[in-house]
Amino acid sequence: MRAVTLFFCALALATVEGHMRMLEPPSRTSMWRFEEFAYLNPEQTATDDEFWCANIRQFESDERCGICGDPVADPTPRAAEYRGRFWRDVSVRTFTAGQTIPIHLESYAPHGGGVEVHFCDTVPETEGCFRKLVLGNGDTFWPMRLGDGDFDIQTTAKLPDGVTCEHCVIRMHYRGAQHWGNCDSSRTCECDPNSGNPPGGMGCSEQQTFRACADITIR
Ligand SMILES: [Cu+2]
Repeated sequence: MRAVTLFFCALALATVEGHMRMLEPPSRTSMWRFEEFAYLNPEQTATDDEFWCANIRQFESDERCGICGDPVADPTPRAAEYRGRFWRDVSVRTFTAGQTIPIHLESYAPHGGGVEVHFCDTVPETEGCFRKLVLGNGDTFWPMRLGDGDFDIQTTAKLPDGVTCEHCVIRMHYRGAQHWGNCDSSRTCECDPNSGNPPGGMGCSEQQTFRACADITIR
């Protein structure tokens, strides 16, 4: 009986801790899960779904996060960044300009909000270099319903026409919406104007945010 109880506690913990990882293209921090990259001796981390700005909740536009989700206070290059501890000198996928590429994201925590996929055509990747890609739903934002179960997101992203690069970066940017905050212009903000002064709502202001970066080539 005790063993059973322990088992379920462990399961519950895993569920609480799981957030979001990028499996396609394989991110620097998830590369170790792929046999094809074993020769690079990638660093392993079971919390590749928790590159979450050291859990500093982010405004919709916010620079208190490492470019690839590391703690912003870490010295650069941070672990998940170009030439950081997880980075390997490899392009995990090669595409052609303008191609519609597969995107596979995995989450075990229903935090609502939504995901964006960003693209930078050079390394080292910089915040200003990233642009949003159009996803399989025709939008640059993939909404996630708060309270839904596990997410296995299989979609696509459209690379820019005419852009080639030996070293470019795809980034997952997932910002949840399960916290109450002061109303702001966040896309996820469900402002209740009668909730107080200042008014607040779910998904407003600061929210847990997760990132992952993958190295690709476009020919
Ligand atoms: Cu969380």
